[in-house]
Amino acid sequence: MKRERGVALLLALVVVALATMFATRIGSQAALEQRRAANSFLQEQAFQIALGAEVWAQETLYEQKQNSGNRDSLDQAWATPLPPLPVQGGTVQGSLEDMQGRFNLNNLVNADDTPNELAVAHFRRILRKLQLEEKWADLALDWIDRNNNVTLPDGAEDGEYTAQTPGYLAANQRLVSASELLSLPGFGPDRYAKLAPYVTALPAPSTLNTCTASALVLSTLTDSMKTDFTQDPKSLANNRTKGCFPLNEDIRTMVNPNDWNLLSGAKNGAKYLGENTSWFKATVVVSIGSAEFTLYTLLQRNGPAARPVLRSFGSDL
Ligand SMILES: [Ca+2]
Repeated sequence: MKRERGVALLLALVVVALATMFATRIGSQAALEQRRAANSFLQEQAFQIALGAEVWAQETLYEQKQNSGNRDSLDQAWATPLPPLPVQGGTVQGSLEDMQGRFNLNNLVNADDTPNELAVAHFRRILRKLQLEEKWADLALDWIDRNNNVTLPDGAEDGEYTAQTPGYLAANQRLVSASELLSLPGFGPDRYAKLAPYVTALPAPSTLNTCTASALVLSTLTDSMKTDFTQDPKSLANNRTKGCFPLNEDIRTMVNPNDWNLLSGAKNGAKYLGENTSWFKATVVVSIGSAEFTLYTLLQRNGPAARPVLRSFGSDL
């Protein structure tokens, strides 16, 4: 009798223990689900706010085009970042960058699949100025051009890439993102981090906007360039508070006549420089509660209207 009671008590204890474990599990699962739902609600809310800010960017560009005509320069309203503004439960901030102020990697190859000598030489000088090896210019060129002919001395095509482990093929098409440079064997994240602020991969050939180009990109334009803007970036910034600087005409005075003929398009009909842009990047950061959300949008301006052509969440374009 005593023994039976003992067994019954033990059973009861086991049942209680199991029930407790089960209840705890249900409780923590419910809490987890609740948290997941709340997070996904916050993410959704942040996403909608980011899209709203993207529309703000489009409107800013539209108004600028209506009001200030043909030049796109850093004294204009679009170039001033939007400070953190309160939204329900958090903040949103945004900024616009002229992507034609960067070196467009896709310019390395002409429409007829030949190398764009001016752009290739410019890219070599950018690499040199950053203390990176010039060989990456040939490698990038072959990665982008449609043909399978290795560019001498440093290029590589499928033969090189299929020999990697695991093997792969050259893209042989325009870059979608500058980060595709990381596909070149040995390029690596350190070189990319150095180069990334100065380059972009636009979906079409583009001129370089001298009103917005960085000191480094301007100073490496040609071998004959007399002005090294990197020596005095403050003065470059000061000159830009009143309007476009340097104008294309200013560059003419800084390079030799032969180089100017190339840059101005007088020699081959293709202008390398400009004072306006069709491509902007909008960066929007939304913070709500524990959720932070960054949206990068490539905007293409056609006439006064700018429309999104590429979006990236969390990682830069
Ligand atoms: Ca190729």
